[in-house]
Amino acid sequence: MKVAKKLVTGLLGAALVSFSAATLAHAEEDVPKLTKEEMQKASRIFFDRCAGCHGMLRKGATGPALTPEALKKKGLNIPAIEAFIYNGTPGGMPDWGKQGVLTKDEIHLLAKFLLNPPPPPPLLTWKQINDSWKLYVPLEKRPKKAANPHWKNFFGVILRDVGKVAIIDGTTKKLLNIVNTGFAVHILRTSKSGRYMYSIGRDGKATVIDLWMKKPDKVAEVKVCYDARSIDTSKYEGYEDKYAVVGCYWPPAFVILDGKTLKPITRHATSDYYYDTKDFVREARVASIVASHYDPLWVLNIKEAGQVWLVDYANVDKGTISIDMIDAERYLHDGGWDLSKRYFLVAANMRNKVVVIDTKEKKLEAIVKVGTKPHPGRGANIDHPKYGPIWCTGHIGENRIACIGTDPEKHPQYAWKVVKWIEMPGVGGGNLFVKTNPNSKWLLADRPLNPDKNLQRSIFVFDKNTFELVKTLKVPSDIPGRAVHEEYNKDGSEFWISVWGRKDQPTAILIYDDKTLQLKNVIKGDWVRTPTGKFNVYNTMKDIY
Ligand code: DHE
Repeated sequence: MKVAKKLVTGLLGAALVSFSAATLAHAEEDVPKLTKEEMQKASRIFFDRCAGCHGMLRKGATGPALTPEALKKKGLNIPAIEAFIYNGTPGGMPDWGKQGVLTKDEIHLLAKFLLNPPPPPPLLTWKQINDSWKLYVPLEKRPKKAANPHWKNFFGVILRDVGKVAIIDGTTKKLLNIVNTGFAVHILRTSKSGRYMYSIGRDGKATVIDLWMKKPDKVAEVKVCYDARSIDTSKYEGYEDKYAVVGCYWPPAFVILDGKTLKPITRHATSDYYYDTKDFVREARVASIVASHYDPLWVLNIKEAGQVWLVDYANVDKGTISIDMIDAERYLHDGGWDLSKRYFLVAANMRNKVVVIDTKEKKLEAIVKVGTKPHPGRGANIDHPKYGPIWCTGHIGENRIACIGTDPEKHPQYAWKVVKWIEMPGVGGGNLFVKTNPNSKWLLADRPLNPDKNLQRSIFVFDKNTFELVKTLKVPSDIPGRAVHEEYNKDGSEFWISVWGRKDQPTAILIYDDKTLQLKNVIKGDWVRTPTGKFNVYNTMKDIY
């Protein structure tokens, strides 16, 4: 397999040698003692709760570095570290103790663990990946046509902490199936045709669900990493439904799979050099991925390196992929297309910037200064009467939404500038997702990470043209949990909100009428546990947000 532009093979070995040397040197220092069992338990807690933001090697990304050296430099001892873990921070660190997610003993263990050098994380061999591949339903046994006429209005709903995905008919609101997908599924995406829905879990397991089956179910799965957050598919003409690509957090890599069977095809390391300092970063993880509709191209965001990779998959079958590597900003996280789908906008969340990539010219178009810790999800696209097409993002670190002009041709005076700051009521940020739909008059925003319980359970509805707050929707008082992630149905006539609670308590999915903003359905049941992201088939296949 040849990689044009830059060969990434060979970096892993070098990095591991320097990593082990650093670990050994540190091991001799005086650190809190942990038994083998305690070390394993603490590693597991760290992986489940902390590694996403701070990195497996604890060098920092969305969250600060947590190496023993970094903690000591800040003068943090065990009680101080415990206080951070228990209370969280206004910058967006969850209050794991207050929420009741971690016990005092677990927090104490974690604090001691953090003063020890990070244990070397395991690698995954190509053989292990291939051995994990399971094809449950071969192509010839799959339906020739869709069993359900509403299939494009199905919703996939992540039931995060129970490791499942619910498939719900968006037209009848009936639960069609609950599919076992693995630990803490993070996102769902669909193939270009929409027939296949893919999940990627925090355990690096990719699953493909065939929505044409009478009871939609998984038809294949494969574990391609130990930790992952992103997956997408080939959406360019002639390649529809042909490939899937997974972005791994650990080992840092991307893996290309057959789109219909998930048979592994190839993988490449993403360990690289920071775009600015040019120093090596072993843990350069793949954050968001989008698929171009206009080229055989995936946009991969290499978080720590601060680079956007444009991966051309046209010749994967011939053993070649070419990658354009664009220096951008740190640390790249989530993002989405502008209305024209030429420009990709992604949050560089620790530098409070949004990076704009022109996928047609394959270059960096702009870097826009926004607020503290932008977190767009995929963002929200509005065709505004004055500003033309704009793209909006909320922030974890403050209570404003920033809307950026995205049309340099017809509205050059607004392009790549924040044309509107929308202020949300109440103190502090905590917004994770904004959303709209071309057929809706509203821009929706959640606040699940805000420390205020009232704000956590609210969805703010703004007028898309005037940007005024029209209504604040509240989770009904008998349903425990926070309001998170908005998704529209196929025709944009209703939107769905998850109530994200604890694993031991069922919650609900709320469905609002888009015209009246009245709660029209509540999907409940013992199975509704820790719902997070929801993905309508039509909107996901067309990238409508
Ligand atoms: Fe996410 C998107 C990473 C915490 C729910 N999340 C993403 C993406 C990335 C990411 C890279 C973009 C994927 C893409 O578009 O290809 N998320 C991370 C983290 O590293 C982080 C901060 C910490 C972690 O340990 O995972 C994190 N995310 C969360 C949560 O706590 C949420 C609310 C619940 C959960 O599953 O853990 C959460 N993230 C989501 C959802 C999306 C997402 C629902 C997809 C949004 C969309 O509309 O596409």
